[in-house]
Amino acid sequence: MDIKPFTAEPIRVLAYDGTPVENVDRLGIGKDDWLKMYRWLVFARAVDDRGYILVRQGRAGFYAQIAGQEASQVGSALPLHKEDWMYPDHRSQGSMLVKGLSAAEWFGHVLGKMLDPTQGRLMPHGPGRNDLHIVPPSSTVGNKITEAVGTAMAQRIKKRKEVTITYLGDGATSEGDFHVGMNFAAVYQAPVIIFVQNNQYAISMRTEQQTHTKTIAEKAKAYGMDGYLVDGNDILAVYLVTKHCADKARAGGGPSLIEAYTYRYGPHSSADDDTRYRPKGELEMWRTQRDPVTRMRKFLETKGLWSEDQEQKLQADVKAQVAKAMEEAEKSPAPEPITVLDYAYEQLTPHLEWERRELAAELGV
Ligand SMILES: Cc1ncc(C[n+]2csc(CCOP(=O)(O)OP(=O)(O)O)c2C)c(N)n1
Repeated sequence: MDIKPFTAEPIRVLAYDGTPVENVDRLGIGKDDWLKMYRWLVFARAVDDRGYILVRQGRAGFYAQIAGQEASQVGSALPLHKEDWMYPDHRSQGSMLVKGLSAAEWFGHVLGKMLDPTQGRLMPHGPGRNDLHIVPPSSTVGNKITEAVGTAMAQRIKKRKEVTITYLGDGATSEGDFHVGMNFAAVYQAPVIIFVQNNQYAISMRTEQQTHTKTIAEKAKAYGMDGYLVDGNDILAVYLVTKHCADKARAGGGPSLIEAYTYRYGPHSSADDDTRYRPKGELEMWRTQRDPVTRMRKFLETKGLWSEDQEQKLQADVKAQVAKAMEEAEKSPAPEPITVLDYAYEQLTPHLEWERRELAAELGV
C-alpha cells in the first residue's frame, strides 16, 4: 500500500462496516497480527471501562477515558520497539498498555498505590516506566512535545536506532510548544513521530473553533515535514501509517506528523459534562457506525476468522484478566505519607529537607 502524506481524505484500509478497501493480503501483516490487534482493542476498552468505574465508585478522584480512540492508541503503539521512547499525554493509557505497562500498574496508578510505577506521586493519568522508556506525562497540555523532540534530537546526535513518539490531542496543536517542537524536529531531522489524536474536542471546544486549516496534518507542510491524515478508528490504517513513519525515522528520514481522526465517547474527564456541548445524535452516530472495535471484529468476520464462540471466549478471558489485575492493584499498599517528597530530585534539596522535617513532626514519625 502506497502511504502518502497530505491526502485530502483520511488514509483507510477498512470501510466503516469493516469491509477492506485495500488488498489486505498485501500489507505485510497477516492473520495472527489481525487477531492480536483485535485482542488488544478489546483489552484496552475493558481496562479503561474498569478504570472509569473506580471514579463512579468514589475510589479514585479523576479519570479521562480513551473509549472510541482505541484504534488510534493501540495501532500507533504496536509498531514501536521496546527501546523506542514514548511521551504520552493525559489520554494515552491504551498506548502505554501496549508498550508494556501492566493493567495492574495502571489500576495501581489510578488508585494511588505503591504498585503504580510512580508510587502515587503524580497527577492522575501520569504513570511512566523507566525501563519501558515511557516518560510520565504532565498535566500541562502540549509540554511533552518539545521534550520528545529533544529526546529524538539526542537520538540522532548519538546515532541511535530508536525513535520517539509523542501523543497529543487536537487542542494541544494550539499551544506554542507544538509549533516550537515541529520546527526543531524538522530542522534537526529528529526521528520523532508527533501523533495527534484529533478526537474533535478540546474539552468543549471543537477543532474548527481553534484552527483555520482544514486538517491538522497539513500544518506539517509549513515546517518541511510530512503530515499524514489517517482514519483513527481503523486500526490497520493507523498501524501501517505509524509503522511507515517509524521505519522512515529509523532509516534517517526524519520526523512525521500524524493526525488520527477519531472521536471520544466519554466526557473530557470525569469532571466534565459533555451533554452540554455535543450536537444531538453525534455521539450515537460514531458509536453505532464507526466504532473501532466493532469495525475490526467485522473485518475478522468477513475474513472467516471470527465467530460468536470466539467472541464470548475472548470477552470472558479479558474480563478475568482485568479482574485479576484489579485485585493485584487493590492488594498493593498505599505509599507512606512521609515519602511524598522523595524522588522529586535525586536528593532532597535543603528546602525540601526542611519541609520533610516539618511533615515528620506533623505526622509524628
Ligand atoms: C497549558 C494548559 N492549558 C489548559 C489546560 C486544561 N486542559 C486540560 S486538558 C485540556 C484539553 C486538551 O484537549 P486536547 O489536546 O484536544 O486533548 P483531549 O483531552 O481531547 O484528548 C485542557 C484545556 C492544561 N492542562 N494545560
